[in-house]
Amino acid sequence: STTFSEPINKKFPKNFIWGTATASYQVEGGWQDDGKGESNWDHFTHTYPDHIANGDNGDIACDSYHKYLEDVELLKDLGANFYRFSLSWSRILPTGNADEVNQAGVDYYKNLISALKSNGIEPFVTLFHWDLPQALEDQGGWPNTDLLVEKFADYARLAFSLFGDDVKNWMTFNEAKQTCQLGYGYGVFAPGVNSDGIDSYKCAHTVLKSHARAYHIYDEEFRPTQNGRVSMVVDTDWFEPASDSDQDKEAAERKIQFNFGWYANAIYHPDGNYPQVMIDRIAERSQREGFEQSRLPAFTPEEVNYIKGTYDFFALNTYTTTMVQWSDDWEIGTPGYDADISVTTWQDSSWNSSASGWLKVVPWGTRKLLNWIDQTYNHPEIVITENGFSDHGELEDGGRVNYYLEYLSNILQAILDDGVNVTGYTAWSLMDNFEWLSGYTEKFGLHQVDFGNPDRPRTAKSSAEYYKKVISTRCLVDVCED
Ligand code: GBH
Repeated sequence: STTFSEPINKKFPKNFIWGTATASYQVEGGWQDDGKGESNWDHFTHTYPDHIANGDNGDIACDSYHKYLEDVELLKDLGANFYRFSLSWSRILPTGNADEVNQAGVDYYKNLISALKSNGIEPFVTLFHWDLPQALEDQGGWPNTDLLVEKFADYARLAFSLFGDDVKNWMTFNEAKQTCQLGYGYGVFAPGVNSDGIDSYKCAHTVLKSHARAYHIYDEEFRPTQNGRVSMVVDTDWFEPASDSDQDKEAAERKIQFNFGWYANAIYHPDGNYPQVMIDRIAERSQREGFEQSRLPAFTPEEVNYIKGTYDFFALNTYTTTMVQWSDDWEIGTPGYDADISVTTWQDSSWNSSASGWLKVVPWGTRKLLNWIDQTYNHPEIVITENGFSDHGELEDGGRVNYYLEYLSNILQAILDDGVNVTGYTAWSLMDNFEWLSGYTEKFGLHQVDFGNPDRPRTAKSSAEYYKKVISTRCLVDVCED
């Protein structure tokens, strides 16, 4: 299973769509320009510079707040069909409340959207890619379920009404697991709260309810006139069992249910709700730990039905693969997400590496993941909303070209040979940007950005040339069959 196949000389389907992605905090800069409010990532990077490589932050980043027209030029040159970007909630609503709108922030996104549209590029808009207005963080953030569901609903309604005539593809949340588990569980991401297996579960509960509210608001108030699509981006590695033993297979399935099903099941699975393995294990461990109730909040049957099916396509981010081996249940002691799962994981030392410790090049894993999703969630339409490779920013980025070639080859096999309904692909990222805790030390861009130059000039890398060719020919190699 550790072999990958040669790139195939077949073409991607004619209606397959191609894009690139970024996120507000990672590219915009202008962190307090023209009335923008402070976000939790502004607050976190300014309060704990020692938590970020080189003490860096997104204050300026790629300066896309001022240079968005250049970004649109890059997309146009690639021939991209769409651009996936996120809105900074605190740029539009500085306090997080929908009754105080910052018009300059609205104008920025209106201008970006209109520049995209006039160049034939569809905007794919994410409402929340991790930067929460700090004013809402100060009131407890995502674990404060009642407050955040209401605030997110108001924000989503405003975004649909402001931009929905032009935006036909919405994603409510990007990889909420990073916000919930890294932000409120391990405490390594903003806001830096350590409440592993307690607040991290509450956060996810809020996110799922908030997503469903936004979806229903769209359905009832906007879909009849705007006729777009709404979804939620869920991310996962592929989890490969360490052996053919039933125990290792069960462990790998449990791991993907905790990692992916935690967010995907309630929305995308025909039965809805959290995966049963999470419900059962967390209830049992909570009881043995002396909690009166499960640390995993419960949905009522009405809530299960309300959340179930709130998607118009399956939005998937995936980058890599992890091996999973069965282990004895971890001792009862400190409550936590990893203890709730109780498996052993690693990445194989033979896999090619990137500049990011977690990102190994395992193209066959993505094909297996696509097949698993196809089977588990009843053959949904899948749009890959992120996939990409990190290096140190060189223009001759052969490692990235190879990554795209091999991953896309496996995705194409999933489509043509396995019958998985993948309809679009998004390269992370349009350009080098602020890579969270890694600052500017790991580069994912198709375009290089010179962060030492105040003008932040962008330069196409070899991978941009390759991606451009793939988009125009629908072919991964020199010549494809017709
Ligand atoms: C995505 O996360 C994000 O959506 C995007 O913003 C980001 O820039 C991009 O991918 C590249 O990372 O430091 O070992 O604890 C991908 C999933 C989850 C991978 C958090 C890195 C931290 C691993 N990421 N994870 S570690």
